[in-house]
Amino acid sequence: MSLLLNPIEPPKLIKSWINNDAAHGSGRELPVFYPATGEQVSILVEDGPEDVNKAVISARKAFDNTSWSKQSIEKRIEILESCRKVILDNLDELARLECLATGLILREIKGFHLQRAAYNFRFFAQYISQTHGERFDNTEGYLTLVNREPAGVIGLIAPWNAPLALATMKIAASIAFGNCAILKPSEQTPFSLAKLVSLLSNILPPGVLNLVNGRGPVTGSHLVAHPGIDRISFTGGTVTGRSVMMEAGKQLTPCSMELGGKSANIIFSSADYQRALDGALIGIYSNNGQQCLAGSRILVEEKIFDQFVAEFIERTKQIVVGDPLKDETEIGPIASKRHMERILSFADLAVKDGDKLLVGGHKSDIHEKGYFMEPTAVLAKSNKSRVCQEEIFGPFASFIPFRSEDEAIEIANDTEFGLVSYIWSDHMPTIMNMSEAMRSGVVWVNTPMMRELRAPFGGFKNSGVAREGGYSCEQFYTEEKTISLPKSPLNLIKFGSR
Ligand code: TXE
Repeated sequence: MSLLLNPIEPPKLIKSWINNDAAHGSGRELPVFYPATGEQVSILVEDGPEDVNKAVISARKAFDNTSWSKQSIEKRIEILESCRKVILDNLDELARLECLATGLILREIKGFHLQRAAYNFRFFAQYISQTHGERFDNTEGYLTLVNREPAGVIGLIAPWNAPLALATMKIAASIAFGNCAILKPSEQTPFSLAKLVSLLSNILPPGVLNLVNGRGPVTGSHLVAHPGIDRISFTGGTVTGRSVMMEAGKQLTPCSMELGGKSANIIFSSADYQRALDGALIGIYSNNGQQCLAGSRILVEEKIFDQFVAEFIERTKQIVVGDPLKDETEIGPIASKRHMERILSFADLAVKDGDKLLVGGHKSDIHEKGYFMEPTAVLAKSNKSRVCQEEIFGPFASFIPFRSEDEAIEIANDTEFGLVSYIWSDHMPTIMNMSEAMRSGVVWVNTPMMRELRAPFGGFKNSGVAREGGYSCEQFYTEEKTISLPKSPLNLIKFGSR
Protein backbone atom coordinates (compact mmCIF):
# COMPACT_ATOMS: atom_id res chain seq x y z
CA MET A 1 0.00 0.00 0.00
CA SER A 2 1.34 3.43 -0.80
CA LEU A 3 1.35 5.91 2.04
CA LEU A 4 0.43 9.56 1.76
CA LEU A 5 3.31 11.90 2.25
CA ASN A 6 3.08 13.94 5.44
CA PRO A 7 3.69 17.39 3.92
CA ILE A 8 5.07 18.78 7.15
CA GLU A 9 8.82 19.37 7.30
CA PRO A 10 10.06 19.17 10.88
CA PRO A 11 13.12 21.29 11.71
CA LYS A 12 16.34 19.46 10.81
CA LEU A 13 17.49 19.86 14.41
CA ILE A 14 15.12 19.87 17.37
CA LYS A 15 16.49 22.14 20.06
CA SER A 16 15.53 23.03 23.57
CA TRP A 17 13.85 26.28 24.53
CA ILE A 18 15.15 28.28 27.49
CA ASN A 19 14.06 31.74 28.61
CA ASN A 20 11.95 32.13 25.44
CA ASP A 21 14.92 31.40 23.15
CA ALA A 22 15.99 28.34 21.21
CA ALA A 23 19.06 26.76 22.81
CA HIS A 24 21.47 24.18 21.42
CA GLY A 25 22.02 21.39 23.93
CA SER A 26 25.48 20.10 24.75
CA GLY A 27 24.66 16.39 24.47
CA ARG A 28 24.36 13.74 21.77
CA GLU A 29 22.34 13.96 18.59
CA LEU A 30 19.51 11.42 18.55
CA PRO A 31 17.58 10.31 15.44
CA VAL A 32 13.79 10.73 15.34
CA PHE A 33 11.75 8.39 13.11
CA TYR A 34 8.35 8.51 11.37
CA PRO A 35 6.61 5.33 12.57
CA ALA A 36 4.66 4.90 9.31
CA THR A 37 7.79 4.54 7.18
CA GLY A 38 10.55 3.88 9.69
CA GLU A 39 12.49 6.73 8.09
CA GLN A 40 14.60 9.12 10.08
CA VAL A 41 12.97 12.54 9.76
CA SER A 42 14.94 14.71 12.13
CA ILE A 43 17.61 14.90 14.81
CA LEU A 44 17.06 15.74 18.44
CA VAL A 45 19.83 17.51 20.31
CA GLU A 46 20.08 16.08 23.81
CA ASP A 47 20.44 18.37 26.81
CA GLY A 48 23.07 17.57 29.40
CA PRO A 49 23.33 18.61 33.06
CA GLU A 50 24.48 22.19 32.29
CA ASP A 51 21.58 22.70 29.88
CA VAL A 52 19.09 21.40 32.42
CA ASN A 53 20.69 23.67 35.00
CA LYS A 54 20.22 26.69 32.69
CA ALA A 55 16.55 25.81 32.26
CA VAL A 56 16.05 25.52 36.03
CA ILE A 57 17.82 28.85 36.61
CA SER A 58 15.64 30.50 33.97
CA ALA A 59 12.45 29.13 35.56
CA ARG A 60 13.62 30.05 39.07
CA LYS A 61 14.44 33.61 37.99
CA ALA A 62 11.05 33.96 36.34
CA PHE A 63 9.42 32.64 39.48
CA ASP A 64 11.39 34.74 41.97
CA ASN A 65 11.99 37.97 40.10
CA THR A 66 9.17 38.49 37.68
CA SER A 67 5.59 39.14 38.36
CA TRP A 68 4.34 35.75 37.06
CA SER A 69 3.52 34.23 40.42
CA LYS A 70 2.08 37.54 41.60
CA GLN A 71 0.28 38.26 38.34
CA SER A 72 -3.37 39.21 38.77
CA ILE A 73 -5.80 36.37 38.20
CA GLU A 74 -7.46 38.39 35.40
CA LYS A 75 -4.17 38.73 33.53
CA ARG A 76 -3.31 35.05 33.97
CA ILE A 77 -6.74 34.05 32.68
CA GLU A 78 -6.23 36.30 29.64
CA ILE A 79 -2.83 34.68 28.96
CA LEU A 80 -4.20 31.14 29.36
CA GLU A 81 -6.96 31.98 26.87
CA SER A 82 -4.30 33.22 24.42
CA CYS A 83 -2.47 29.87 24.83
CA ARG A 84 -5.70 28.09 23.93
CA LYS A 85 -6.18 30.29 20.88
CA VAL A 86 -2.65 29.78 19.58
CA ILE A 87 -3.22 26.00 19.61
CA LEU A 88 -6.44 26.30 17.62
CA ASP A 89 -4.86 28.81 15.21
CA ASN A 90 -2.00 26.37 14.50
CA LEU A 91 -4.06 23.20 14.64
CA ASP A 92 -3.07 21.76 11.28
CA GLU A 93 0.68 22.20 11.74
CA LEU A 94 0.67 20.93 15.32
CA ALA A 95 -1.45 17.93 14.31
CA ARG A 96 0.85 16.95 11.46
CA LEU A 97 3.92 17.28 13.68
CA GLU A 98 2.22 15.13 16.32
CA CYS A 99 1.39 12.53 13.67
CA LEU A 100 4.90 12.55 12.27
CA ALA A 101 6.50 11.44 15.52
CA THR A 102 3.76 9.34 17.12
CA GLY A 103 2.06 7.65 14.15
CA LEU A 104 -1.30 8.54 15.71
CA ILE A 105 -4.15 9.03 13.26
CA LEU A 106 -4.33 12.61 12.02
CA ARG A 107 -8.14 12.65 12.21
CA GLU A 108 -8.01 11.68 15.92
CA ILE A 109 -5.22 14.15 16.66
CA LYS A 110 -7.24 16.99 15.15
CA GLY A 111 -10.60 15.87 16.48
CA PHE A 112 -9.59 14.91 19.97
CA HIS A 113 -5.97 15.47 21.06
CA LEU A 114 -5.70 19.08 19.94
CA GLN A 115 -9.20 19.98 21.10
CA ARG A 116 -8.25 18.60 24.52
CA ALA A 117 -4.90 20.40 24.45
CA ALA A 118 -6.65 23.72 23.77
CA TYR A 119 -9.37 23.00 26.31
CA ASN A 120 -6.80 22.25 29.04
CA PHE A 121 -5.83 25.94 28.97
CA ARG A 122 -9.47 27.10 29.01
CA PHE A 123 -10.29 24.66 31.81
CA PHE A 124 -7.58 26.02 34.11
CA ALA A 125 -8.38 29.61 33.12
CA GLN A 126 -11.94 29.01 34.30
CA TYR A 127 -10.80 27.06 37.33
CA ILE A 128 -8.54 29.78 38.76
CA SER A 129 -11.28 32.36 38.45
CA GLN A 130 -13.00 30.53 41.30
CA THR A 131 -10.21 29.29 43.54
CA HIS A 132 -10.82 29.94 47.16
CA GLY A 133 -8.95 30.13 50.44
CA GLU A 134 -10.09 29.13 53.91
CA ARG A 135 -10.76 31.23 56.98
CA PHE A 136 -11.23 30.07 60.56
CA ASP A 137 -12.57 32.33 63.30
CA ASN A 138 -11.63 31.39 66.82
CA THR A 139 -13.73 32.34 69.86
CA GLU A 140 -10.57 33.48 71.66
CA GLY A 141 -10.21 36.26 69.10
CA TYR A 142 -7.84 34.69 66.57
CA LEU A 143 -8.37 34.70 62.89
CA THR A 144 -6.61 32.06 60.80
CA LEU A 145 -6.35 32.30 57.03
CA VAL A 146 -5.17 29.54 54.72
CA ASN A 147 -3.54 30.77 51.52
CA ARG A 148 -2.61 28.72 48.54
CA GLU A 149 0.60 29.90 46.93
CA PRO A 150 2.37 28.65 43.80
CA ALA A 151 4.68 25.71 44.59
CA GLY A 152 7.62 27.11 42.58
CA VAL A 153 9.51 25.45 39.73
CA ILE A 154 7.87 22.34 38.32
CA GLY A 155 9.50 19.55 36.28
CA LEU A 156 7.05 18.11 33.76
CA ILE A 157 7.94 14.73 32.25
CA ALA A 158 5.68 13.67 29.40
CA PRO A 159 5.27 10.38 27.52
CA TRP A 160 5.10 9.59 23.81
CA ASN A 161 1.61 8.13 23.48
CA ALA A 162 -0.34 11.44 23.43
CA PRO A 163 2.26 14.19 23.78
CA LEU A 164 0.12 17.29 23.25
CA ALA A 165 -2.98 16.19 25.13
CA LEU A 166 -1.04 14.94 28.16
CA ALA A 167 1.68 17.59 28.40
CA THR A 168 -0.74 20.51 28.04
CA MET A 169 -2.63 19.28 31.10
CA LYS A 170 0.61 19.64 33.06
CA ILE A 171 1.67 22.94 31.44
CA ALA A 172 -1.73 24.61 31.83
CA ALA A 173 -2.15 23.47 35.43
CA SER A 174 1.31 24.48 36.56
CA ILE A 175 1.32 27.96 35.03
CA ALA A 176 -2.33 28.65 35.92
CA PHE A 177 -1.47 28.35 39.61
CA GLY A 178 1.47 30.77 39.18
CA ASN A 179 4.36 28.32 38.81
CA CYS A 180 7.17 28.26 36.27
CA ALA A 181 7.93 25.00 34.51
CA ILE A 182 10.44 22.91 32.60
CA LEU A 183 8.98 20.40 30.20
CA LYS A 184 10.81 17.27 29.09
CA PRO A 185 8.92 15.50 26.30
CA SER A 186 9.67 11.92 25.32
CA GLU A 187 12.79 11.74 23.15
CA GLN A 188 10.76 9.71 20.63
CA THR A 189 8.11 12.39 20.05
CA PRO A 190 9.61 15.86 20.40
CA PHE A 191 8.17 17.77 17.40
CA SER A 192 4.74 18.98 18.44
CA LEU A 193 5.76 20.05 21.93
CA ALA A 194 8.85 21.88 20.65
CA LYS A 195 6.58 23.77 18.25
CA LEU A 196 4.03 24.47 20.97
CA VAL A 197 6.64 25.84 23.39
CA SER A 198 8.00 28.11 20.64
CA LEU A 199 4.46 29.40 19.96
CA LEU A 200 3.80 29.95 23.66
CA SER A 201 7.03 31.92 23.99
CA ASN A 202 5.25 34.75 22.14
CA ILE A 203 2.63 34.80 24.87
CA LEU A 204 4.32 33.84 28.16
CA PRO A 205 6.96 35.97 29.91
CA PRO A 206 10.55 34.62 29.57
CA GLY A 207 11.35 31.66 31.80
CA VAL A 208 7.77 30.75 32.66
CA LEU A 209 7.88 27.70 30.38
CA ASN A 210 11.16 26.06 29.33
CA LEU A 211 11.82 22.93 27.31
CA VAL A 212 14.65 20.41 27.62
CA ASN A 213 15.10 17.40 25.36
CA GLY A 214 16.74 14.03 25.59
CA ARG A 215 16.57 10.52 26.91
CA GLY A 216 14.92 9.79 30.23
CA PRO A 217 17.93 8.38 32.07
CA VAL A 218 20.03 11.35 30.88
CA THR A 219 18.08 14.62 30.59
CA GLY A 220 15.07 13.36 32.54
CA SER A 221 17.06 12.16 35.51
CA HIS A 222 19.12 15.42 35.67
CA LEU A 223 15.85 17.29 35.86
CA VAL A 224 14.45 15.05 38.58
CA ALA A 225 17.66 15.21 40.65
CA HIS A 226 18.04 18.99 40.36
CA PRO A 227 17.72 20.65 43.78
CA GLY A 228 15.98 23.65 42.22
CA ILE A 229 12.88 21.65 41.35
CA ASP A 230 9.88 21.93 43.70
CA ARG A 231 7.54 19.37 42.11
CA ILE A 232 7.74 16.59 39.52
CA SER A 233 4.69 15.73 37.45
CA PHE A 234 5.35 12.49 35.57
CA THR A 235 3.36 10.38 33.12
CA GLY A 236 4.90 7.15 31.92
CA GLY A 237 5.51 3.52 32.76
CA THR A 238 5.34 2.13 36.28
CA VAL A 239 8.95 0.90 36.29
CA THR A 240 10.27 4.31 35.21
CA GLY A 241 7.90 6.08 37.59
CA ARG A 242 9.24 4.11 40.52
CA SER A 243 12.85 5.09 39.75
CA VAL A 244 11.87 8.75 39.15
CA MET A 245 10.12 8.83 42.51
CA MET A 246 13.10 7.26 44.30
CA GLU A 247 15.41 9.87 42.80
CA ALA A 248 13.00 12.70 43.67
CA GLY A 249 12.73 11.30 47.20
CA LYS A 250 16.39 12.14 47.83
CA GLN A 251 15.44 15.83 47.65
CA LEU A 252 11.99 15.24 49.18
CA THR A 253 10.50 16.59 45.94
CA PRO A 254 6.76 15.83 45.85
CA CYS A 255 5.68 13.83 42.79
CA SER A 256 2.47 13.30 40.90
CA MET A 257 2.70 9.98 39.06
CA GLU A 258 0.36 8.93 36.28
CA LEU A 259 1.48 5.38 35.55
CA GLY A 260 0.43 2.24 33.76
CA GLY A 261 -2.73 0.15 33.77
CA LYS A 262 -4.15 -3.28 33.02
CA SER A 263 -7.76 -2.33 33.23
CA ALA A 264 -10.68 -4.71 33.33
CA ASN A 265 -13.51 -4.15 30.90
CA ILE A 266 -16.33 -6.18 32.51
CA ILE A 267 -19.29 -7.14 30.37
CA PHE A 268 -22.43 -8.62 31.94
CA SER A 269 -25.23 -10.38 30.09
CA SER A 270 -27.49 -7.61 31.48
CA ALA A 271 -25.62 -5.03 29.35
CA ASP A 272 -26.79 -3.39 26.15
CA TYR A 273 -24.91 -5.97 24.08
CA GLN A 274 -24.14 -3.85 21.02
CA ARG A 275 -22.91 -0.87 23.05
CA ALA A 276 -20.74 -3.13 25.18
CA LEU A 277 -19.20 -4.65 22.04
CA ASP A 278 -18.52 -1.21 20.55
CA GLY A 279 -17.14 -0.06 23.90
CA ALA A 280 -14.82 -3.06 24.23
CA LEU A 281 -13.36 -2.39 20.76
CA ILE A 282 -12.89 1.33 21.50
CA GLY A 283 -11.41 0.47 24.90
CA ILE A 284 -8.54 -1.54 23.48
CA TYR A 285 -8.01 -0.26 19.94
CA SER A 286 -8.34 3.54 20.15
CA ASN A 287 -5.14 5.62 20.17
CA ASN A 288 -3.46 2.69 18.39
CA GLY A 289 -4.00 0.75 21.63
CA GLN A 290 -1.30 2.80 23.32
CA GLN A 291 -2.97 4.27 26.35
CA CYS A 292 -2.74 3.78 30.08
CA LEU A 293 -6.53 3.62 30.41
CA ALA A 294 -7.03 0.89 27.78
CA GLY A 295 -9.55 -1.82 28.69
CA SER A 296 -6.99 -4.52 27.95
CA ARG A 297 -8.52 -7.37 29.98
CA ILE A 298 -11.99 -8.05 28.65
CA LEU A 299 -14.01 -10.04 31.19
CA VAL A 300 -17.25 -11.41 29.72
CA GLU A 301 -20.02 -13.25 31.56
CA GLU A 302 -19.99 -16.92 30.57
CA LYS A 303 -23.56 -16.90 29.20
CA ILE A 304 -22.62 -14.53 26.37
CA PHE A 305 -18.87 -15.25 26.22
CA ASP A 306 -18.65 -17.31 22.98
CA GLN A 307 -20.91 -15.05 20.98
CA PHE A 308 -19.23 -11.88 22.27
CA VAL A 309 -15.71 -13.11 21.53
CA ALA A 310 -16.70 -14.34 18.05
CA GLU A 311 -18.24 -10.96 17.17
CA PHE A 312 -15.26 -9.10 18.65
CA ILE A 313 -12.90 -11.14 16.43
CA GLU A 314 -15.06 -10.55 13.35
CA ARG A 315 -15.00 -6.79 13.97
CA THR A 316 -11.25 -6.87 14.70
CA LYS A 317 -10.63 -8.48 11.30
CA GLN A 318 -12.48 -5.60 9.62
CA ILE A 319 -10.41 -2.87 11.31
CA VAL A 320 -8.55 -0.68 8.85
CA VAL A 321 -4.89 -0.62 9.84
CA GLY A 322 -2.93 1.81 7.74
CA ASP A 323 -1.78 5.26 6.85
CA PRO A 324 -2.28 7.65 9.78
CA LEU A 325 -2.97 10.48 7.32
CA LYS A 326 -5.94 8.75 5.68
CA ASP A 327 -9.43 9.41 7.00
CA GLU A 328 -10.55 5.78 6.85
CA THR A 329 -7.68 4.48 9.01
CA GLU A 330 -8.66 3.13 12.42
CA ILE A 331 -5.27 1.96 13.72
CA GLY A 332 -2.00 3.53 12.62
CA PRO A 333 1.56 2.39 13.18
CA ILE A 334 2.96 1.64 16.63
CA ALA A 335 5.10 4.47 18.00
CA SER A 336 8.49 2.78 17.68
CA LYS A 337 10.08 -0.37 16.25
CA ARG A 338 11.24 -1.49 19.68
CA HIS A 339 7.74 -1.05 21.09
CA MET A 340 6.10 -2.94 18.20
CA GLU A 341 8.52 -5.83 18.69
CA ARG A 342 7.74 -5.86 22.41
CA ILE A 343 3.98 -5.98 21.80
CA LEU A 344 4.36 -8.78 19.26
CA SER A 345 6.58 -10.75 21.64
CA PHE A 346 3.50 -11.07 23.89
CA ALA A 347 1.70 -12.98 21.13
CA ASP A 348 4.52 -15.57 21.06
CA LEU A 349 4.62 -15.63 24.81
CA ALA A 350 0.86 -16.21 25.01
CA VAL A 351 1.12 -19.24 22.73
CA LYS A 352 4.02 -20.66 24.80
CA ASP A 353 2.09 -20.05 28.04
CA GLY A 354 -0.98 -21.97 26.79
CA ASP A 355 -3.21 -18.98 26.00
CA LYS A 356 -5.04 -19.16 22.67
CA LEU A 357 -4.28 -16.61 19.96
CA LEU A 358 -7.68 -15.61 18.56
CA VAL A 359 -6.74 -13.01 15.97
CA GLY A 360 -3.69 -11.03 14.82
CA GLY A 361 -0.31 -11.47 16.49
CA HIS A 362 1.84 -10.51 13.50
CA LYS A 363 3.53 -7.55 11.94
CA SER A 364 1.39 -6.11 9.18
CA ASP A 365 2.89 -5.73 5.71
CA ILE A 366 1.34 -2.32 5.00
CA HIS A 367 4.79 -0.80 4.66
CA GLU A 368 8.02 -2.73 4.64
CA LYS A 369 9.76 -0.53 7.17
CA GLY A 370 6.74 0.96 8.99
CA TYR A 371 5.79 -0.22 12.46
CA PHE A 372 2.37 -1.65 11.60
CA MET A 373 0.88 -4.65 13.38
CA GLU A 374 -2.38 -6.57 13.27
CA PRO A 375 -4.81 -5.84 16.09
CA THR A 376 -4.56 -8.84 18.37
CA ALA A 377 -6.70 -10.73 20.86
CA VAL A 378 -6.03 -13.84 22.94
CA LEU A 379 -8.13 -16.12 25.09
CA ALA A 380 -6.19 -16.24 28.34
CA LYS A 381 -5.71 -19.53 30.17
CA SER A 382 -6.39 -17.57 33.35
CA ASN A 383 -5.88 -14.13 34.77
CA LYS A 384 -2.45 -15.32 35.95
CA SER A 385 -1.18 -15.36 32.33
CA ARG A 386 1.46 -12.74 31.64
CA VAL A 387 -0.75 -11.17 28.98
CA CYS A 388 -3.24 -10.45 31.77
CA GLN A 389 -0.72 -9.20 34.30
CA GLU A 390 1.71 -7.05 32.29
CA GLU A 391 0.91 -3.76 30.60
CA ILE A 392 1.36 -4.45 26.87
CA PHE A 393 0.38 -0.94 25.77
CA GLY A 394 -0.76 -1.75 22.26
CA PRO A 395 -3.74 -3.07 20.26
CA PHE A 396 -3.73 -6.34 22.20
CA ALA A 397 -6.75 -7.65 24.15
CA SER A 398 -7.00 -10.62 26.52
CA PHE A 399 -10.35 -12.35 27.10
CA ILE A 400 -11.37 -14.06 30.35
CA PRO A 401 -14.81 -15.54 31.14
CA PHE A 402 -16.56 -15.16 34.52
CA ARG A 403 -19.68 -16.65 36.12
CA SER A 404 -20.69 -14.30 38.94
CA GLU A 405 -20.17 -10.76 40.22
CA ASP A 406 -17.87 -12.10 42.94
CA GLU A 407 -15.71 -13.90 40.42
CA ALA A 408 -15.55 -10.81 38.18
CA ILE A 409 -14.48 -8.69 41.15
CA GLU A 410 -11.78 -11.16 42.13
CA ILE A 411 -10.34 -11.30 38.60
CA ALA A 412 -10.60 -7.55 37.98
CA ASN A 413 -8.75 -6.68 41.18
CA ASP A 414 -6.10 -9.37 40.78
CA THR A 415 -3.44 -7.09 39.27
CA GLU A 416 -0.70 -4.77 40.47
CA PHE A 417 -2.48 -1.93 38.65
CA GLY A 418 -5.61 0.04 39.51
CA LEU A 419 -6.15 2.85 37.03
CA VAL A 420 -9.64 2.44 35.57
CA SER A 421 -12.40 -0.18 35.35
CA TYR A 422 -15.19 -0.42 32.80
CA ILE A 423 -18.56 -1.96 33.73
CA TRP A 424 -21.28 -2.79 31.23
CA SER A 425 -24.69 -3.68 32.68
CA ASP A 426 -28.21 -2.23 32.79
CA HIS A 427 -28.86 -3.72 36.23
CA MET A 428 -28.46 -1.01 38.86
CA PRO A 429 -27.55 -3.25 41.85
CA THR A 430 -24.82 -4.85 39.71
CA ILE A 431 -23.52 -1.44 38.64
CA MET A 432 -23.34 -0.18 42.24
CA ASN A 433 -21.86 -3.36 43.67
CA MET A 434 -19.19 -3.55 40.98
CA SER A 435 -18.35 0.17 41.08
CA GLU A 436 -17.77 0.07 44.81
CA ALA A 437 -15.73 -3.15 44.64
CA MET A 438 -13.25 -1.98 41.99
CA ARG A 439 -9.77 -1.19 43.31
CA SER A 440 -9.24 1.52 40.70
CA GLY A 441 -9.13 5.32 40.69
CA VAL A 442 -11.82 5.60 38.01
CA VAL A 443 -14.87 3.49 37.10
CA TRP A 444 -16.63 4.01 33.79
CA VAL A 445 -20.14 2.55 33.57
CA ASN A 446 -21.64 1.83 30.15
CA THR A 447 -19.24 4.21 28.49
CA PRO A 448 -15.64 4.13 27.40
CA MET A 449 -13.28 6.91 28.46
CA MET A 450 -15.46 9.70 29.82
CA ARG A 451 -12.88 12.04 31.32
CA GLU A 452 -14.31 14.90 33.40
CA LEU A 453 -11.50 17.39 34.03
CA ARG A 454 -13.05 18.69 37.25
CA ALA A 455 -12.87 15.19 38.77
CA PRO A 456 -9.70 13.46 40.01
CA PHE A 457 -7.98 11.13 37.54
CA GLY A 458 -5.30 8.71 38.67
CA GLY A 459 -4.67 5.27 39.96
CA PHE A 460 -4.78 2.97 42.95
CA LYS A 461 -1.85 0.61 43.61
CA ASN A 462 1.00 0.74 41.06
CA SER A 463 -1.01 2.90 38.64
CA GLY A 464 0.00 6.12 40.29
CA VAL A 465 0.48 8.52 43.11
CA ALA A 466 -1.75 11.60 43.52
CA ARG A 467 -4.37 12.69 40.98
CA GLU A 468 -4.77 15.08 38.07
CA GLY A 469 -7.93 17.18 37.59
CA GLY A 470 -9.31 20.45 38.95
CA TYR A 471 -8.95 20.43 42.74
CA SER A 472 -6.31 17.67 42.69
CA CYS A 473 -4.11 19.91 40.52
CA GLU A 474 -4.76 22.88 42.78
CA GLN A 475 -3.51 20.80 45.72
CA PHE A 476 -0.45 19.50 43.89
CA TYR A 477 0.70 22.69 42.19
CA THR A 478 0.32 24.95 45.24
CA GLU A 479 1.69 25.15 48.76
CA GLU A 480 -0.67 25.83 51.63
CA LYS A 481 0.25 28.57 54.03
CA THR A 482 -1.50 29.17 57.34
CA ILE A 483 -1.52 32.76 58.62
CA SER A 484 -2.87 33.38 62.15
CA LEU A 485 -3.45 36.78 63.71
CA PRO A 486 -5.45 38.23 66.56
CA LYS A 487 -8.45 40.34 65.53
CA SER A 488 -7.63 42.81 68.28
CA PRO A 489 -4.52 43.04 70.54
CA LEU A 490 -4.52 40.14 73.00
CA ASN A 491 -3.17 40.04 76.53
CA LEU A 492 0.15 38.24 76.25
CA ILE A 493 1.94 36.42 79.08
CA LYS A 494 4.80 38.70 80.13
CA PHE A 495 7.93 36.58 80.36
CA GLY A 496 10.62 38.02 82.63
CA SER A 497 8.37 40.56 84.31
CA ARG A 498 7.53 38.75 87.60
O1 TXE B 1 8.05 5.09 28.92
P1 TXE B 1 8.85 5.74 30.10
P2 TXE B 1 8.56 4.14 27.77
C1 TXE B 1 4.22 2.39 29.79
C2 TXE B 1 3.94 1.38 28.72
C3 TXE B 1 5.23 1.27 27.99
C4 TXE B 1 6.20 1.42 29.12
C5 TXE B 1 7.55 1.91 28.72
O2 TXE B 1 3.64 0.13 29.30
O3 TXE B 1 5.39 0.05 27.35
O4 TXE B 1 5.61 2.39 29.95
O5 TXE B 1 7.42 3.04 27.86
C6 TXE B 1 11.08 9.77 30.70
N1 TXE B 1 14.18 9.94 34.77
N2 TXE B 1 3.78 3.73 29.48
O6 TXE B 1 9.85 3.48 27.98
O7 TXE B 1 10.23 5.21 30.21
C7 TXE B 1 11.07 9.45 29.22
O8 TXE B 1 12.13 10.08 28.54
C8 TXE B 1 13.35 10.88 34.28
C9 TXE B 1 2.60 4.17 30.15
O9 TXE B 1 8.53 4.94 26.59
O10 TXE B 1 7.98 5.67 31.28
C10 TXE B 1 9.70 9.96 28.83
O11 TXE B 1 9.75 11.38 28.69
N3 TXE B 1 12.59 10.69 33.20
C11 TXE B 1 2.25 5.55 29.89
C12 TXE B 1 8.84 9.59 30.05
O12 TXE B 1 9.77 9.45 31.12
C13 TXE B 1 12.65 9.49 32.59
C14 TXE B 1 2.85 6.33 28.84
C15 TXE B 1 8.07 8.29 29.90
O13 TXE B 1 8.97 7.25 29.57
C16 TXE B 1 13.49 8.47 33.06
C17 TXE B 1 4.06 5.79 28.29
C18 TXE B 1 14.28 8.74 34.20
N4 TXE B 1 15.10 7.82 34.73
C19 TXE B 1 4.46 4.52 28.60
N5 TXE B 1 13.36 7.40 32.24
C20 TXE B 1 1.03 6.10 30.51
N6 TXE B 1 0.88 6.05 31.83
O14 TXE B 1 0.19 6.64 29.79
C21 TXE B 1 12.45 7.73 31.31
N7 TXE B 1 12.03 9.01 31.49
